[in-house]
Amino acid sequence: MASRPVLWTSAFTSGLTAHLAAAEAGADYEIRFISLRKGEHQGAEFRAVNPKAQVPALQLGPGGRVITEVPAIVTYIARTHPAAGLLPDEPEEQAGTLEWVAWVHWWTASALQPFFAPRRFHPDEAGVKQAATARLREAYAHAEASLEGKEWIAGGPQRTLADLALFFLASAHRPLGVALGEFPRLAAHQARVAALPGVQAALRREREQG
Ligand SMILES: N[C@@H](CCC(=O)N[C@@H](CS)C(=O)NCC(=O)O)C(=O)O
Repeated sequence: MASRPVLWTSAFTSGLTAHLAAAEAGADYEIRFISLRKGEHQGAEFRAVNPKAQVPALQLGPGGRVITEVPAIVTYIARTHPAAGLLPDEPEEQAGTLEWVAWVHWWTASALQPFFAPRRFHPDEAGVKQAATARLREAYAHAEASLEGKEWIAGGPQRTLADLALFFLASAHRPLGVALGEFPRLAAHQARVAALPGVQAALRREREQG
């Protein structure tokens, strides 16, 4: 039997969006967690998969292609599991969905990365973290305004990749010390996504990693 694709990730990192997408798609993947804290992403085994030494990475088969970068991974998952409806086929709707995925990717790099690895940006660790938190509030304010009159962020009738990506970004409110209650539509969206069956299963597995 051919081996299953392997999604390499680390609990509650930007790999979460990929894990949620795989779970909502019902993808038959092995989810392999590694520990960033223990430096496992720097080890030879993972570097052979992704020389960039970052999670997530989707390994399609032994010696096969490895897809990296969250937007590419989740697009691949959605395209290979069309029945899950994670990415609309209609070009405008598809662009509108990917726009949110790209937006979250950008905020991950410009707010979350500086918060969690401040010294990569500047020796003034406290200053970098403060700026990152302020930036994240800007992102949340934009999402809050965009959610007016909408259940799902891309505006369609059902959840898409855009909602899973936004869920990841909004889940950073705790470590960054932002009260989600300040953004009531975003908080309601977060609860809506958390109630999806695939998301619930994936979150349970992430929590089990400790
Ligand atoms: N652009 C990459 C960023 C992924 C990323 O930043 N991964 C972090 C975890 S959130 C990581 O592996 N960090 C380890 C490191 O950079 O040393 C993507 O979207 O996949």
